Amino acid sequence: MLKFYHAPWSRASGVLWLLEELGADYELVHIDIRAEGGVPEEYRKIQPNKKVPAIEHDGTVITERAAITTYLADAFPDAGLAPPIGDPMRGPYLTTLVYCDAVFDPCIAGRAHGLSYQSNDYSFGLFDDMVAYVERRLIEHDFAAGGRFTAADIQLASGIGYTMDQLKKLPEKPAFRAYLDRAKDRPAYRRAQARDYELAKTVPAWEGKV
Ligand SMILES: N[C@@H](CCC(=O)N[C@@H](CS)C(=O)NCC(=O)O)C(=O)O
Repeated sequence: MLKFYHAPWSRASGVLWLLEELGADYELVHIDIRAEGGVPEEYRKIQPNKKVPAIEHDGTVITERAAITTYLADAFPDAGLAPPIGDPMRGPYLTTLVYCDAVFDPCIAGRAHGLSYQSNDYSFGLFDDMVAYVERRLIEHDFAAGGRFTAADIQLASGIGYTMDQLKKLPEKPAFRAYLDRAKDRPAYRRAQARDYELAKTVPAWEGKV
């Protein structure tokens, strides 16, 4: 049994996309992270910070997007979204997947909140170094881990799409735009988007905005 704790249009939306890619049979549990009064305390048993995403698979809870993505892509090998151990793409795959949460996301958050710092002040380093690295990788390779789409692309494309197009903190770059077009041109992405849209319509905080 696979339960997926989700809120529409959030960091959990990438996991929704991944579940659709994997063809997994899952039960979606909506956690209203924008609810008046906040998320019920009860949910802390699943996610220690009361955030989404989280999954529960055969009785085991997994939290943190990078861990969830790694876990699920390995658990459904037939989908071919996780280069297996021994595959030369495994290293770049894991690197990019973790980089998204450990470096990309906090660099963007720091920029969005006007954080001023030196590279060695924080483990995630400088915003400009992050942008240059991601751009260079996407000029050198079509996808996050190399020449083909993997689960790491779900993390990276979700991050680039949101921060460049909605948040407008990631600079517009031809390599980012071309990559988004490549990565998101997939039926599973469109299914996930449609499901998020329907769910967002039920969220009081999105009323009048959907
Ligand atoms: N480190 C977590 C971060 C997840 C996260 O930031 N989730 C946001 C949604 S975008 C959330 O649940 N926010 C609700 C809150 O903080 O109350 C992960 O990568 O899974």
